[in-house]
Amino acid sequence: MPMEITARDALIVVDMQNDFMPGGALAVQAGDQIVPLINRLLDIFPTRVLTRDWHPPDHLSFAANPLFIDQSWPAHCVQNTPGAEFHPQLRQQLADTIVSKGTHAGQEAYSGFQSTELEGWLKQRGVERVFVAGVATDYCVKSTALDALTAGFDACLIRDAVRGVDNPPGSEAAAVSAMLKAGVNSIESREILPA
Ligand code: VGL
Ligand code: ZN
Repeated sequence: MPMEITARDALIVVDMQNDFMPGGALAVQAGDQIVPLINRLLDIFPTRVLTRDWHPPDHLSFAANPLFIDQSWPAHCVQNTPGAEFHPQLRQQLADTIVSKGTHAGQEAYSGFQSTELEGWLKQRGVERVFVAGVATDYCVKSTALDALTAGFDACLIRDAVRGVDNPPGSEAAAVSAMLKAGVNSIESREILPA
């Protein structure tokens, strides 16, 4: 069903950073393929947020021999390194704000709402519904969408504009199910139309 975007809608683009793209330190398969979809969406929404994983070099999730399934990871998205920069084709200049998360060495933060100003920032602007795109479906996208619900927003997953780590295999599908079950809506990007 086509859906018109209104003044009370915001787009949250999750972690479209080089380290999560093919060839990056914590690559998400085909993560770069959603850049054009997201660029179109950045043109449509009145309010646009980019989140970024923004870790100190000694972040607790980093491991020399990461297992992934226990949520230990190769070092990634270290503050002020090329891997932490947004994908070069992402139209980041269209963002109204950039939200950094995971900035404390001793704390993991998958959600853009965790220990950030995002909830208040959105509410101040009258946002009632958020649309979520980006990576990774099974970690930061999922946590961000679920936290949006907890914060009292309606939340919509843009199904073709997300990609997952899918490690362990099946975790991406499980994440989508968990989001839907919690009350997140699902939509395809082509259904999203300017007001
Ligand atoms: C993410 C694993 C570790 C994500 C961030 O952006 O989904 N995943 N840090
Ligand atoms: Zn991280």
